[in-house]
Amino acid sequence: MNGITWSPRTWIGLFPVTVALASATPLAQAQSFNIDLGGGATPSNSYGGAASQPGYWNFVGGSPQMLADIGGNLTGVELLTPFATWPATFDHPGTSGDDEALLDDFMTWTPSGSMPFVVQGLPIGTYQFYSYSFAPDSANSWVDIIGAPEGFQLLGGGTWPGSHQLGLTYALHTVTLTQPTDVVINVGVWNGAWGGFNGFQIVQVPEPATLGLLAMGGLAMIRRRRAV
Ligand SMILES: [Ca+2]
Repeated sequence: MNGITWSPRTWIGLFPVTVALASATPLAQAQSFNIDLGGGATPSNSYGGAASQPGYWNFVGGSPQMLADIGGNLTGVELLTPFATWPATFDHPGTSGDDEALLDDFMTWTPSGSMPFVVQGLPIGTYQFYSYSFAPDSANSWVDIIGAPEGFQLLGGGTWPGSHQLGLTYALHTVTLTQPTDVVINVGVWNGAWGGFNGFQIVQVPEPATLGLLAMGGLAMIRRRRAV
């Protein structure tokens, strides 16, 4: 129709395009977030947490709040903390530095029950949610994100193990949004314990289309090498 022949030369011609798309990752990262809840210190930008995602940490002590991405740029994404929660601090023995900044402050509520934290305005896509709830005196926390296949997850407590551990300091859920939808993170406690939620990290998972373009870029490189 338009006479394009998919020769190696065509692939080489596409190479700058694929490189340009591949280097556009800051756009993809624009919807990843680090959030510290509570009333104490906030982790430094070099802190990656359990998600190994360093960058800007939002400090949230109430509701609602617009969030900045890990690049520190304000976005249209908003976090709603439950009305019945308030910021608090507690000194975990053993934590220090950025771990302490994340885990020694939290949003709390009266004993038992559950609280919904809501993230609004996330673009369509797939995200990993790291939800932190770690208390030295309570092993009664749980996290459940509506629509996530992992479902209900119990979290531990007690002595700080020196690094983050899944099922102890944080829960991990996968959320896929096929249309603009609020993400509801239910956090709860049982057995008469006090509730406490330290924060979370939202990590955007690269879309298959993006991975396909990256693969095309790699293919173009291979073909170019062969053409030389
Ligand atoms: Ca501490």
